[in-house]
Amino acid sequence: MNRFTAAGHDERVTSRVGAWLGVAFGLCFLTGLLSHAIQHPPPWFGWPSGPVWLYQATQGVHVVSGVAAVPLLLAKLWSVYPKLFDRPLIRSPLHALERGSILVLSGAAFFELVTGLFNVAQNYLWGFYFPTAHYAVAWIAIGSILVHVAVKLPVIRRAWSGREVDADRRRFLRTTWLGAGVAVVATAGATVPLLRDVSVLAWRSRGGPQGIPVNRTARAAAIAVPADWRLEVVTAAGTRAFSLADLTALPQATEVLPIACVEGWSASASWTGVRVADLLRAAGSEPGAPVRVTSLEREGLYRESTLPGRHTEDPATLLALRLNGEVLSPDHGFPCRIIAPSRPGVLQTKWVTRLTIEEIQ
Ligand SMILES: Nc1nc2c(c(=O)[nH]1)N[C@H]1C(S)=C(S)[C@@H](COP(=O)(O)O)O[C@H]1N2
Ligand SMILES: [Mo]
Repeated sequence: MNRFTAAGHDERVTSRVGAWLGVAFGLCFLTGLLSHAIQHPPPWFGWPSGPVWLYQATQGVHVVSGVAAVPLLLAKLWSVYPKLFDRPLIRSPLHALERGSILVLSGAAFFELVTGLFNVAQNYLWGFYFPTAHYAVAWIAIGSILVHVAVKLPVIRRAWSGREVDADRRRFLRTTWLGAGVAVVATAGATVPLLRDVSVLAWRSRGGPQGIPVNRTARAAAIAVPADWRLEVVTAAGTRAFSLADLTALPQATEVLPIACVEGWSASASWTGVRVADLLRAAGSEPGAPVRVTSLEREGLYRESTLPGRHTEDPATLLALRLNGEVLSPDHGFPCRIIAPSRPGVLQTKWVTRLTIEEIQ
């Protein structure tokens, strides 16, 4: 006999919540793969430089779908937890396999959601490197979801056909959707300006000098700009050095571009500086080849980045000297930083000191 009679403990409820959880995890997985590929591009991979908000949108979906998955996962676990009390614990080898796969699935799902949330809060409580672990476990999670769906197909079929969901269960489902909706609104403000004021989890999208949040301050990065600072541009023809005065004397361009941090917040601003394509030409090189960007930072993980060829060609890609009409503040990358369209924030390198053309045909 079933001792658990609450409305949630019902396979029709489990499978409906499960379907939405599948959608949330699916979106989260795909957008996560994209973000990973942009940061570690395999040779066959190319990411467009426009529209300028493209990465902002895909990473927004990543964070929002991950947050929506939290109440969905809790509702699903609530819905099935009485099965933990089923006896005998293990009925057959196949049954053992099924139980085991659920254990792996729940563990991986929890790991992804919890580490993701802590990352959004910029709270690193663990010793491992977040992106590597989060990426590896994502494959375990998605693999075990596929196994789980395959194993449960008969139950899922049965749950979706047949009896109507009654009022009590509909109420449970409504509460679950409401929970997911609240979670979405609470985070979406980190990216959607209209929602900023109602989003309690969007604290990172405001504040900071010049109206833009700061991810790593100049002090944290131990930046000291030397008095004789020059920007070096290394091409096949040799190295050209530009002083700040040289850079300001070049034609200036202004673009409105977002910083879209992988952690989910994003903020648009007006950036002014030299188009990277123009700068490369001024240094005697045609844009279109990848360019390695090196900062004054000695140690940080993000001290260097590589601009792909299509970004060096795109006129919206700037070596920015000004932000919202003012000279860049030290925290935003003074004397100059890269700001390129449709790129993860982590690749918008600050405190730039050298550009190196990587492949010269
Ligand atoms: N040299 C350097 N550039 C960097 C970083 C860094 O740690 N070092 N952090 C990056 C990250 S993760 C983000 S989101 C953006 C944030 O830019 P902001 O601080 O001007 O908002 O800068 C990027 N540029
Ligand atoms: Mo970031």
